[in-house]
Amino acid sequence: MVYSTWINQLYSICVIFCSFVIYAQSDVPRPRGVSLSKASLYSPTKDFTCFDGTITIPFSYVNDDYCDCFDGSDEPGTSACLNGVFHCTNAGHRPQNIPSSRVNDGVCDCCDGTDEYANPEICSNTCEELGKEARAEALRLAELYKAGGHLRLELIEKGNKKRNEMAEQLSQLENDKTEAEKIKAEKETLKNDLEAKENDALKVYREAEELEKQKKLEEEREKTVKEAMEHFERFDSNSDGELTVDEIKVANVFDKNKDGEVDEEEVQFFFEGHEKMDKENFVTTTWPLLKPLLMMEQGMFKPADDEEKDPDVDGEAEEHQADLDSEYEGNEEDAGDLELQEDNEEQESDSEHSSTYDEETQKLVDEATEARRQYTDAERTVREIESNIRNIKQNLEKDYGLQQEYATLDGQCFEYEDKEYVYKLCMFQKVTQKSKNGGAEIGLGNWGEWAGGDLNKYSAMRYTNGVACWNGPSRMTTVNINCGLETNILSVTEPFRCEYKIELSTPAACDESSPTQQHSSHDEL
Ligand code: MAN
Repeated sequence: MVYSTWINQLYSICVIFCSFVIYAQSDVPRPRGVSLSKASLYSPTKDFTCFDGTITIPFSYVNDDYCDCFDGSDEPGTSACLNGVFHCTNAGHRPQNIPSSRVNDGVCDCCDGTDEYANPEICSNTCEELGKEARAEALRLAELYKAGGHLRLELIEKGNKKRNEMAEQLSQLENDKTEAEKIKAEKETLKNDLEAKENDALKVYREAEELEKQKKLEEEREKTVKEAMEHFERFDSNSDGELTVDEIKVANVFDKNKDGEVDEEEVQFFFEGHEKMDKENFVTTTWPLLKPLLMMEQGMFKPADDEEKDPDVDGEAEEHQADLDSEYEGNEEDAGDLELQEDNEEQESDSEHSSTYDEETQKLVDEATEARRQYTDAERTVREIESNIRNIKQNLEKDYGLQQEYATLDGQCFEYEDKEYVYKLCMFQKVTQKSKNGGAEIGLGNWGEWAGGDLNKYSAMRYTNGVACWNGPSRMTTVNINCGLETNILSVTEPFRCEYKIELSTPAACDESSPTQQHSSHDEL
């Protein structure tokens, strides 16, 4: 207990004593932990005003191991203020500011060891050594940036050339588009004219076809009525022109379920609630229900049977097949008619139709067909030009760096292999990953934006919206860009699941005036 009190006292005396020593490792004397640039704010002949201007205290309170200022500025050399800043000069290496809470905490933060002045023996001064390494690194970087800088200039030149070419291409395409639209409009007019003539000429044919159709329908109807009447008369046993329930009860054909009698349900089915049927109602109501039964009896009709359908045919064909099935099978003449009708329909939709038109009409049809073809071509040309314009505009809008240094890299792809995967980065396009054990390529992101932050926007790229991670978000990749003499992927890692990091070197990043480079060279002493 006594021993520890003695130690504490000694420590306090040392802190107070040592902290009041104006230390002068460089020419300008200043309190411990104060940087050269702030030395003038600590004058031993004047009272000290906290940096935030709130309090003025006697100079003797500076570094007295008691925190007076809210901003911690009175205790740069002790750990008394939680928000204080301790400056180490680190002669021979980079000066450093550390939180003053780290002063005398038993850990060497400054390479000159000044942050541990209470126990100077725990830290050795490593600044010379570190400074040497740092200077060598700075020299290496300076040389790299110098050599890379030349390559960068070439990239800038090529990038600007590429952009100018794209701009020229764009204006050429805009002209082409105007021209192509003109041609399209001409072709459309021509097509409309020729189609009008074609229509006039085909009108005669269409009318004739319509007439023919009507005639067929009428014949069909007459045939149906005739057939229905023949049956009506057969069932109308008292020939009074009306069919009663009693009359149909004795006709076997109305026994739908073939149970030996025509019951109420069957009467209801054929009479649809009527007591009796006159001829007209019979034709429209009863006959359509009766006819299929009669045909079945005669073996001429087979209801639609799923099993007979070709399982390969598509829905439309199936429907068509079902339609055909519900027609009169076994009646070869009718089936033949159907086939013919089908063929005719096909021919009607066929623009050639050659055999049926007279020479002059055929000529008009051919001319209109050719005009349609030419119009479609002209339309396609306009669409293609528009798509090219869109692509070029998209590229022109891309940010290829302040001096277009990244423009020539657009679309260039770089690969990197690790033990498991082959990664591919296609600049300004996408990043992919392919397992070496096979399987499909997985998208790790599409070009999104520059993501280097305020210091140097162009020091990182972000590729987003890759393939969704199982049970997680979409994959995305950040590409960190550093100066190098070649454009190359140095490493690919996945620091978080489905978030990838690519380290890329490229001469495009060798900008000596870039804030990142300035930062590192200014840091060294
Ligand atoms: C694949 C790869 C990996 C990723 C996992 C996530 O195996 O894309 O990079 O971590 O899927 O399930």
